[in-house]
Amino acid sequence: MENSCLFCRIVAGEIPASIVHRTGTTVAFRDIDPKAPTHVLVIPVAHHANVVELAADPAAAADVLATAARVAEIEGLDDGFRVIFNTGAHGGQEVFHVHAHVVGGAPLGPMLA
Ligand code: IU
Repeated sequence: MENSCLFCRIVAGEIPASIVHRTGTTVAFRDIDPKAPTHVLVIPVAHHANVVELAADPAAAADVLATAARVAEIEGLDDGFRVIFNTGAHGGQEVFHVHAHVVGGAPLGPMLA
């Protein structure tokens, strides 16, 4: 838990979020500014800054992916969806607690802008 980290504070329940699913190691909540009909963020409970750090914790990485798949099931994204890890400045990362964007619910086109 990092007190200065917004997503750590969502995990701790200190900041409200619309929780979609929670496991012992992950939390999934709706993005506050959705870019698609379904736009859910999946985060590990443990603080990792980005997907490179997450990759060094294979169990946490697997849990994040499993939760992303479960969110797609819960949200009924049977026609497909996208999982995105924005990373670093060129990737457009704004929050430095790693999060998988699970987006879907409509055709997304060749790339998400
Ligand atoms: P990014 O991959 O770091 O660029 O995405 C951060 C996302 O976090 C972005 O889509 C925001 O809308 C979202 N978000 C949120 O859901 N709740 C918040 O309080 C804040 C950002 I700040």
